[in-house]
Amino acid sequence: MADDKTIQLAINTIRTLSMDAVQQAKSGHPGTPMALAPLVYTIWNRVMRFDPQDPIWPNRDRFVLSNGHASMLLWSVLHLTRTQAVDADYENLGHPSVSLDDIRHFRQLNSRAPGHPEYHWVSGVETTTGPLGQGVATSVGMGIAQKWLANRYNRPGFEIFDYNVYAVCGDGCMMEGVASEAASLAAHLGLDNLCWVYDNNHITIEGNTRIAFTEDIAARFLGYGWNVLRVGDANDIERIEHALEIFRKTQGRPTFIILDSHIGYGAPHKQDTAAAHGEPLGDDEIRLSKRFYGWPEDAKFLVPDGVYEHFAAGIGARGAKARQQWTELFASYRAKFPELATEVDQMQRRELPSGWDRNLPVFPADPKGIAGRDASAKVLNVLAQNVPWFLGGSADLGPSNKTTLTYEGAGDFQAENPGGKNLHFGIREHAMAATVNGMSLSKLRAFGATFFIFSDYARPAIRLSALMELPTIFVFTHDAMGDGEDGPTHQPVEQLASLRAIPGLVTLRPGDANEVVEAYRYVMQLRHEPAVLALSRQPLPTLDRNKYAPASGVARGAYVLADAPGGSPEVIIIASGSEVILAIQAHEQLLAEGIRSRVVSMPSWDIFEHQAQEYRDNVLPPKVTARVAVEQASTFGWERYVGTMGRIIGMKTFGASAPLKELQRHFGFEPDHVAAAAKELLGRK
Ligand SMILES: Cc1ncc(C[n+]2csc(CCOP(=O)(O)OP(=O)(O)O)c2C)c(N)n1
Ligand SMILES: [Mg+2]
Repeated sequence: MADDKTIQLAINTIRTLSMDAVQQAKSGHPGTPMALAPLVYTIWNRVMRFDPQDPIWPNRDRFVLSNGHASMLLWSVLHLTRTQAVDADYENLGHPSVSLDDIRHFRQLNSRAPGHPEYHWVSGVETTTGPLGQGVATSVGMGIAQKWLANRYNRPGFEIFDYNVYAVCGDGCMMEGVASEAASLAAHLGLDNLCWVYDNNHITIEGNTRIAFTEDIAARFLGYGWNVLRVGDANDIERIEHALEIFRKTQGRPTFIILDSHIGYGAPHKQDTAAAHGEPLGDDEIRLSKRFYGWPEDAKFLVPDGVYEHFAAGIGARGAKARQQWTELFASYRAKFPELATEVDQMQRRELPSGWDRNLPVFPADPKGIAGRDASAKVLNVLAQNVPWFLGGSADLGPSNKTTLTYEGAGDFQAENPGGKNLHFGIREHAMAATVNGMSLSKLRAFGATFFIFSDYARPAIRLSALMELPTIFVFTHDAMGDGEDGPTHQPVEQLASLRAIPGLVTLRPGDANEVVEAYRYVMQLRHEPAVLALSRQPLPTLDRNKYAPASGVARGAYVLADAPGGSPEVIIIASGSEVILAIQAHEQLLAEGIRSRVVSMPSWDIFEHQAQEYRDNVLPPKVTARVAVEQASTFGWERYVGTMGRIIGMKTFGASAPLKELQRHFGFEPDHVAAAAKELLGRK
């Protein structure tokens, strides 16, 4: 056991690095790192099983800093533990993840100490945080993943997955609705591998929490069914350690530790004030704080002798031993259960098992056709059987989304059945999206489903999946006005445009059953991008692929589905989803009138944008400027494909409550209207 002096030195190093970095950057959040340094010290140096030499070791404990503004806590501790950097190919790069120089360049371009924790930018960050509430909600997905992995892969004597998930959060996280959704779900699922530590400092940006946040938070978490503990002094590391010990012994429910703290601890004029939250302390206050800590007042970015060694002797030694034991265990596991071990390997590398796409359906031509969501149901059931770690669920709309896995043995994921592949997220779209991100961060292939309109409720987490480059899958049905009578509250208009605007998110709106299959085939092979599938509620005719181009064109985002005889069209109709058949009908009319038209099915702008210019020019020849886009969604953005001369048949208002057929007539989604627009462009009325 190290002496108290070394422990204080280690804790104060976290504090002073944080203060110095914020001061140097002239921006950042010093107060919370100063207050929570003892907590982070205790979790990392005394409790967590995490090997700084290998920050992606599969059975490591997870640490989530949900109050991401306190990022200097993480940069300090990653630096002091000398956590190593790894790359996207999971190779150890042989240098530290966060150097002292990075900390000196806190919040500057290219520094591995950015403003908030960014997964995929800094090794050792388990999830991107900053939007308050996201981190804790994501941690629930990590907890679910551990339970599922343990159930599938552990064998007597082989506890391959037994890690815990620690999340630190503040008042902001606790006020955000997503945290409530996630906390409710976590307790329902009995996630006893999950521990949230709540920084109860009574301070947010506008001042004391008495102005806006006066609930009894202990009662709230007791109400959810959490194990609620309290540590009355954030500087008492023995008490903190004891509470964490109780967490590890608690079974059947997650643990919530309320930690009373003083923001800006040690700063004589700023402690316990909102001023300590989000601005540099100033040189004088820093000097006084350092004096309070017994620190050399003028030293900057100082790591005193013995501090690195102290972390090496704590988490370094414990983590290395734990990983080594695990590695040996896994070697004998591999000998005994080679197939399961291969699965673990593939999953860790985000590879698909061989035969992952066998038995994917091929839908015969059928004028009556099948709904996008029904085609999706068939595909999901095949994929879930081919890929053991593919699972997911809906926010209480399984029967409507058709996302329930119905094959024998699929099962429901519940506390008492952690091997189930059907998750029931309840009516908690936001937490669902964050949770599937957490599962995805844990290397499961996870999907979440709801109506397309309620993607709005999930959007912050969808955005983060793209920012994190996670292959999360969002299955959204009822993608347009197909739910007619439900009316404008349920009819998406701007959702497609807004999701298309998220960088790195692959949005797909397939036009018939075979395009649905190809969309999933494409999405499954993604390793670093999330995908949104927008699927129809109503049946769409299954196109005759002998007559029209094969649906494999989906993999290029857009493709020539039907063309003028011999090519060289004079007008192009571009459509996605349910409007593809409309485009085909208009096209046939135009052909009959001797007009050389082409239909381009464009299920995905994002994928199309990534094709070579030559391919794009083949599909949309620049010289053909007579172009009509048809889509039952906001017209916003279609100018980029139809140009200034083109026409967009889309939505400029909200929808309305009426049977679908009437809505189609009312809003102009009819073949005659599309054909007329094409003819008008050609000056042939
Ligand atoms: C969703 C969201 N809303 C607003 C913000 C802006 N913001 C950053 S920190 C903060 C106050 C957080 O208070 P608390 O969690 O108590 O943090 P403390 O100051 O105690 O560290 C706010 C409003 C944010 N990051 N995310
Ligand atoms: Mg606070």
